[in-house]
Amino acid sequence: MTQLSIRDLNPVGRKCDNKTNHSPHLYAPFVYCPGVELAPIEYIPDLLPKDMADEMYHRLMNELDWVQVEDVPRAEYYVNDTPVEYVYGFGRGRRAYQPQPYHPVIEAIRGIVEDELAWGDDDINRKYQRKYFAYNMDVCFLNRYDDARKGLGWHADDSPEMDPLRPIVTVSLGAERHIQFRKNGDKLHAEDHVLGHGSACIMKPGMQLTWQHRIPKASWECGPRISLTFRGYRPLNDDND
Ligand SMILES: O=C(O)CCC(=O)C(=O)O
Repeated sequence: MTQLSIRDLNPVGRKCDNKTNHSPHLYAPFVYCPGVELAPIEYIPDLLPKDMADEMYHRLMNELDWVQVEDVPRAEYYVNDTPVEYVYGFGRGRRAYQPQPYHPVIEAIRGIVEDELAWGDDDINRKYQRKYFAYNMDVCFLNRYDDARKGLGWHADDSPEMDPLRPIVTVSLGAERHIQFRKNGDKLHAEDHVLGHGSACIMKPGMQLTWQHRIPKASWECGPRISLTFRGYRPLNDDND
């Protein structure tokens, strides 16, 4: 598995390829501004080998009972090892999620993600230390973006049930889309990266407290994309709280 920082990629523009769903802006838009803090992320372009990613994409597309809520531009699916409703937001933005049954593909990807978080691709880690201190992922939100017009606005995954000491990992299947990061309070700079088919983007522990992210609408035509966002869960009524 190749591990590279997304920032190591050369800015080479590329034409949109409708067959492979590649972004026309691959690697191009992110321009480093000296003095601007970089988002604490790690990008793994090939967490899932292509054949495996293809099969997982088709199975999730066809076998999951996706939940479509009115006014939400995405189809969604929520799983949690702790079978409790999860409520997010206030007022008109309030949303309640009922945990759905796990699907074997979600379980399989969770295992691969947890292995990556625990040990990475490094034999030294495997022998001596964990890559991330806490790595079990008990919650997964799936989003299905059916076309270029579907996106997800600026937000942080900072609700109190989501453990800030664990990373949050988004795994991408299908069309390439961009993710953007901005530091709280900074509306001038957004860091922009491409999320490829089979990739994982790890948002490091604590990041949700000071950074926001979004999936902007695409400016080119593209097919569907599925994301699986894995998180750590800590029940609010936990005796330790
Ligand atoms: O689609 C993605 O990669 C991001 C999803 C996300 O930000 C979320 O579920 O909170």
